[in-house]
Amino acid sequence: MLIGIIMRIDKDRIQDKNQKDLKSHQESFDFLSNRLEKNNCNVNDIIDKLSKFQVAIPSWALGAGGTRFGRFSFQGEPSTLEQKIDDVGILHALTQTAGAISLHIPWDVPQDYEAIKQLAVSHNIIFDAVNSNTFQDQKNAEKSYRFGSLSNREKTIREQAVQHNIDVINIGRKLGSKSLTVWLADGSNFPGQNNFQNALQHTQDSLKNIYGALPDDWKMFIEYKPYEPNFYSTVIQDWGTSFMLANECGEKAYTLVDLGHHLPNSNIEQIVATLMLKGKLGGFHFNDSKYGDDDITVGSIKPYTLFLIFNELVYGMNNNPQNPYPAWMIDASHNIKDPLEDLIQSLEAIQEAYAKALLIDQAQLRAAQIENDVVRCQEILQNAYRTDVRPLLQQARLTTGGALSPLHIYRSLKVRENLITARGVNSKAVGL
Ligand SMILES: [Mn+2]
Repeated sequence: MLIGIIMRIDKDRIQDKNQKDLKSHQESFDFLSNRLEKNNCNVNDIIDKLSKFQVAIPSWALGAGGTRFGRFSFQGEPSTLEQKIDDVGILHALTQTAGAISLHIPWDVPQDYEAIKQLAVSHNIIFDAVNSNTFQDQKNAEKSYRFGSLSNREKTIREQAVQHNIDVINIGRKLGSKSLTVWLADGSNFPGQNNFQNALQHTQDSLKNIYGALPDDWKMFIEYKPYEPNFYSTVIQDWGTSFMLANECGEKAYTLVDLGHHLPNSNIEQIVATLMLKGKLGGFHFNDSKYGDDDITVGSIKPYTLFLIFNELVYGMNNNPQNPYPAWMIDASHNIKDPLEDLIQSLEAIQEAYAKALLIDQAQLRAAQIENDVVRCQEILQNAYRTDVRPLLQQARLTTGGALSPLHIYRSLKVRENLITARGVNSKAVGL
């Protein structure tokens, strides 16, 4: 018997709900695909690419996120790993885009590995990167990470942090994960607190020790972030530091780009292009922000920037065989929205930016660049951006058994109400 499942949205129910909008969708899709085909777009190819594009959902995104000032829980949050997998199952059933879950250790250590794997299979989702956690002290921890983990001056503390990462790899192996993500919060809050060179050297040595325990068919993703929780310096502060450390570790180590982990106005699309040229863009975290690491709904503030980033991702996927296919994940928190509705909006925004990037005529863009026709370059990008591609997204979902309108069906099936009934008003996501 399967454990955990309290709510499952089967394909018949979704198809049934799709009927109402089918005719108007068909009209919009026919109109758009005719127009695109006239412009030499291969619509079937785009639909195929959209159908295959899968984004992992992290276990920590399924409850309401908090700030350092507090957290307001959302009703019916998943309080166990089983329930988190069920929630991703709901998202995947509706969108057919969320076919993976990313676990955070120690919050998500399975009790019964076989049962957990079976539950994920039943939802048609796989286990994406496993994430370690040395940004806080765990229960019964011998040593404290108050002054750093992998970078700490004290060898025994570094060893504890390295061992934790190795434990995470071993948990991931049992679930079928193929990658470890390391985000290091280490740094300093005040000038003079740390010796920069020593902290970096220790971090490099620690990462190499973790890398040594990585199975042959695994990847290690090194995430960077300029500030927070430390406000003066962060050891792995930018893509260059991450790239350097990945190179030091070896060919299975890669840089991970998180959209929120840049100082304001950084040219993230150029960072993406640089890393893909060098074959080192391994992981990618989606979110949106206005000021810093705001972690808000993808595409809610800067959809055009997201499109420009996708332009580089598409270019890299087509032209850089030296770069592996990146691991996609949403890394956002949801302070006031229903987390599942927020994730549906994020998935839609990601697919929209991807579809628009696929519309860019790369040959024409190249020709305009060679002629230094700057105006035309902009026109080519913006013609693609201004196209309403939503019928393409809907068609992709239709062909894979998803919902024409995931959000509408989520609400009409009263998913949240059902989750609250099953789990209770006060059910809280663990770990956040
Ligand atoms: Mn991230």
